[in-house]
Amino acid sequence: MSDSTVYRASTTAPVNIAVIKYWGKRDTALNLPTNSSLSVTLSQKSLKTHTTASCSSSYSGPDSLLLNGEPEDIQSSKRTQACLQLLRRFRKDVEAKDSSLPKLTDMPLKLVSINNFPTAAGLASSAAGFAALVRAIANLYELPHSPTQLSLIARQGSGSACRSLMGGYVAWRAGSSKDGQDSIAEEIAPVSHWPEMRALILVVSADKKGVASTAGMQTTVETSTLFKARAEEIVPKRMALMEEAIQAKDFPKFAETTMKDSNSFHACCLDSWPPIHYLNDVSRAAMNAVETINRRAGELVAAYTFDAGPNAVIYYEEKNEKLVAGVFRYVLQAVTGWDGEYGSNIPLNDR
Ligand code: 2P0
Repeated sequence: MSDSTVYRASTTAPVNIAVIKYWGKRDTALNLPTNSSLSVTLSQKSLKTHTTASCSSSYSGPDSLLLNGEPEDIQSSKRTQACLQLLRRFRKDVEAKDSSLPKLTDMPLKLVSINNFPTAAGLASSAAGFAALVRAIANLYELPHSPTQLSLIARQGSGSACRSLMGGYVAWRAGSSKDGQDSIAEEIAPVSHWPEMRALILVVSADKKGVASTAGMQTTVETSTLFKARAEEIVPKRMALMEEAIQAKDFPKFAETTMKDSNSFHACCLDSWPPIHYLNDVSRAAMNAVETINRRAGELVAAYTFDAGPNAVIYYEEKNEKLVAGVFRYVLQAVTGWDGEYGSNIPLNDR
């Protein structure tokens, strides 16, 4: 008689927003970056992916993924296949050591994922998505791996996903090995270290981005004259500055480094050929609003950063909530007439 038990595990993963940006791969198959990056993990109350992984010998057909109720073609996704292969290989090692364990690796997987934010909004959905997928299957397979060990797997799904397996402040070390075994994420400080930190998200556009990150970053690597200096000289110095700023809870230093790195990343995009434009007029108005707030405060109390799209993320400390979030909406509406979605006072997340 065949066993029809359904084995199941669920988990959630948060969104992370980089303050030192990942942009460029030195190995496209393994998703190895040209430079290290550093991110802040946002609260799962606001933004998260929930994933359930199950397997059973009663399931028919190949592995499947339902994302927000729609089937995804994971058979032709090399990245998803790379993650599934690695997770199965590790489960096989576990099963080899204990013959009483069920042979889960022989069973088809069913994955069901739901984002509590618009998938297309350019809010790092692939990061939370692959982190949740890897963690859910690792839980299902009862793998003994630490978050840092799992980050090696999630990285192969989407680079930035390796930073969503931890909370607080997370560094993705680029590493230098050919096989990527040293290209891992590690938590440099938990959220409790700097609990006053807040994020404000301005959804300027919920459209899918014009140039996908994977293609855009390779265009930059191949054509930008600014990129080499960014990857080799600028980012290593900024990683050190950012880690110092976080350890010392030095907001002005954190803010200056965050804004400079976002600008450097977008300068490299514009310096690519053909040029890549992620920012629009509302994004630029948001940058001006932050500059106005900081000028009025007489110090840096707010920091903007933009990923591969026009949406702004503004970091600030709780004590400046009124100053930043209040003034922000007023200035932006007055300048652009903008009345889009706006999420403020988002705390950070601990895993
Ligand atoms: C980041 N971004 O550090 C940077 C800033 C976008 C701009 O990581 O090709 O979706 O899947 O490894 O992770 C977006 O890139 O790219 C990204 P892949 P990913 O957050």
